[in-house]
Amino acid sequence: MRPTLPPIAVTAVDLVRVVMPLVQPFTTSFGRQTERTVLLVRVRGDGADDTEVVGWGECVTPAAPVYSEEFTDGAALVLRDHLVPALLRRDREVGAEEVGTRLRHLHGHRMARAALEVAVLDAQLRAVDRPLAEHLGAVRDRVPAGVSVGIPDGGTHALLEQGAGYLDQGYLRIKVKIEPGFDVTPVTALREAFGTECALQVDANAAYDAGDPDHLAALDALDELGLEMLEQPFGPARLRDHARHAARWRTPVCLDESIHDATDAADAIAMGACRIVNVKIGRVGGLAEAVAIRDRCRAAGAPVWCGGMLETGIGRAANVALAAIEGFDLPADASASDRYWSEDLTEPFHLLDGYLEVPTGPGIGREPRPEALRDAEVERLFG
Ligand code: SMG
Ligand code: MG
Repeated sequence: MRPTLPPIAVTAVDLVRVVMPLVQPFTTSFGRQTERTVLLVRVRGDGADDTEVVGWGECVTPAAPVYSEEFTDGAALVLRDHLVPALLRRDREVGAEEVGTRLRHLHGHRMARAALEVAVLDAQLRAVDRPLAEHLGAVRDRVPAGVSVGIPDGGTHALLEQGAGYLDQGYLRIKVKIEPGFDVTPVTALREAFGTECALQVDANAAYDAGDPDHLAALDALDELGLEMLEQPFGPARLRDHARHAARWRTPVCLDESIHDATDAADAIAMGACRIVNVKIGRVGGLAEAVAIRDRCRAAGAPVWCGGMLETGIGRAANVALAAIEGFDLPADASASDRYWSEDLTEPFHLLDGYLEVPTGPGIGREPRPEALRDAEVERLFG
């Protein structure tokens, strides 16, 4: 990442909430989502020559603390009462790197922090007319797209139908959400239906208990299916469980919920808890940490890839820029806008031969369409 961007003089920070219905329910081992309350951070400021710039960041928290401790109302509160005041208390001139240093005394709330960091960076980049991907050192102009398929209401049959539809559209790999009771049968059926050349992986979202022999038997059976990876079978803090079983399995373990920063990633790899790391800008507190994780993983020889949190075009734009940098070679959980929304908040992302194009406009290269924000609830945090 190039460090030399001029700061912006922040004049206002707003939280913008938009409720977005998903095109179909998304069910994981922790629950079923039919819509997302999207929390956007909007930063306004003056760039170097006093022109007004606006920057956007998407806070990827789910409505409830189901994926991690973070949830949308908590993120809004911590942004309003702690993060934004601490960022701007002494000096309203700010750059993205200050989001790390000025907030160092505050714990956790990484998704909220990340939204603030990206919004500030987006404004800074727009002020100098530079795209985020270029700033991050992107090495590709399109990124391979995977698709994450939730646990369907209609069971294995519905999963096969959905999988076939996504493969027809051109997605380069399929990730299936699993939980105890929905694992070996559906994933075996997919394998049989689509063959071994279909890149297939599974994500348990921490639903398995390493002390339960039935759970272990299911994971052992999945290990026979030649999957690309097995994502987060056990709880976020259960690194020793991951290490113990990863050593027996052929399928590489990928960690998601367990990895909060670059040190977590290096430690998890060193102890054999994973061989692959899912990098999400929100989960790790921002782009700077996401790049630091890439660096540590590269030094350890572990591949990384960009995960997703059902983002709108705002969050997706940042994800796609990250996925365009060196080291992010595996398909991202970054699907086209129509996989999530009948109408995205921004100009949509399209799937072209299995890839999403990296935005080339200044900053994240996407902004909300004014009509999409018409019914948004806006709360002023600063200014
Ligand atoms: O953005 O396409 C997407 C969803 C990717 O499966 C996905 N994310 O654990 O990796 C994960 C899940 C968490 C999302 S639930 C809020
Ligand atoms: Mg995951």
